[in-house]
Amino acid sequence: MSDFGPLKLHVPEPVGRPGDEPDFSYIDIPEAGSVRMPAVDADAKDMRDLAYTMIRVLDDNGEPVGDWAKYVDDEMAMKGLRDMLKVRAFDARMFMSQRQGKTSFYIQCTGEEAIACAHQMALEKGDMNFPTYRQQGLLISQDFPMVDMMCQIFSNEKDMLKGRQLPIMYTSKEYGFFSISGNLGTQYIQAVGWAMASAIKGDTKIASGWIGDGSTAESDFHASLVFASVYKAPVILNVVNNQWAISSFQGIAGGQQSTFASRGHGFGIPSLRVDGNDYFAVYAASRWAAERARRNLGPTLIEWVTYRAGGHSTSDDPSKYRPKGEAEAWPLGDPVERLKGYLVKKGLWSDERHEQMVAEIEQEVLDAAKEAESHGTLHSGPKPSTRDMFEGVFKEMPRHLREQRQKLGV
Ligand SMILES: Cc1ncc(C[n+]2csc(CCOP(=O)(O)OP(=O)(O)O)c2C)c(N)n1
Repeated sequence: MSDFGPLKLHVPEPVGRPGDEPDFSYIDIPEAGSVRMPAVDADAKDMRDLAYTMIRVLDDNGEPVGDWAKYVDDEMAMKGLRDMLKVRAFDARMFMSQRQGKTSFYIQCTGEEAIACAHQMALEKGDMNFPTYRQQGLLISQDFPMVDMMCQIFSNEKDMLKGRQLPIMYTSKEYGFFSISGNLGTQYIQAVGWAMASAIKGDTKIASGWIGDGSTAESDFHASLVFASVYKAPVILNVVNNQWAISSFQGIAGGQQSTFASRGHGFGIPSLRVDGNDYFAVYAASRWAAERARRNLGPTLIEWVTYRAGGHSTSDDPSKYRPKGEAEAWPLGDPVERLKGYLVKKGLWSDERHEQMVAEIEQEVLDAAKEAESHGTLHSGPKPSTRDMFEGVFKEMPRHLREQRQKLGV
């Protein structure tokens, strides 16, 4: 007989389910400004604490405080506000287009707008992002034409991918936006490889890889950290912890045992944990990591703490698995409201001007949607040519594909 009782499998459960009150007591939130900024060439071992706390710049009164507030800039704040509002309006319009049957699918990033928008500001032309499907802000903050994004979403005659990809899987080499793939995590290791190539060539460009909390459970995440660390690849390793992976809460991906930022330390990678709803904190941490990479000091892992305010996608209904009102109860607030609060407090902005800007942006998005729709939508108007279906499989079209195309008579 065993001296021990029967074993029991531990299966993490979220704090709340539908019908429960939202409860975020599991998240410790330090005061804004309380976390130090280490020197950019500091050793990973001398900043372990930064993986277990949270870098925050904007306090509850909309004041930027502490070491990480050194990059606060009013012009950037105005741009940030506009960019985030654009992303939000774009998401709302495309969500509606899906409900109207104009596209088969859409993914919003509501509540997470600050992360991609502010991060992009820390990058330079020629740097390459390896995004997931939830970083549309990387494109929108660079004024990538919204019409082109919409044409891809509608799979119409002007679709940049000629109808070959699921909506929202954009690509743009020119804007440093690597082609999105449906297979979670694959882009993370590719980001590291791209960064290694930049170093091998003696280039000055850096890469930025993106992954969600759920996808850190993929083995590609772990392989990425090994390669990034061993070769000191000039890469920023972003983990967007929005608390949910469809219906799985972050605890099931390992978030209950430790922070996602702390994963970096097992690999000797400097790691920061940052308030992802604080535009200034996102920018400052991104700048810090970008500078490390550019100075050839190697990778930085950053966990962005945020909350997925909307459903996972247009195919998802979060009321089936999480408490109602969680987004409103999220203790780090809304990124748009927080940045707006800063500008209002400084006397640079007002509710009236804000409303006016929202209306202008909605009109801009509506105009773009009308133009995109004139090139076709899912079930009406012009489509990409069926002939194009056979292009791009290989560099040169092999005989068997030419034969298949012939059989189709296109
Ligand atoms: C290899 C792989 N496994 C599963 C899926 C299905 N899938 C698509 S999104 C998703 C959840 C990802 O969650 P997370 O990484 O937290 O990112 P988030 O959607 O929250 O931004 C899953 C399981 C997939 N696309 N690829």
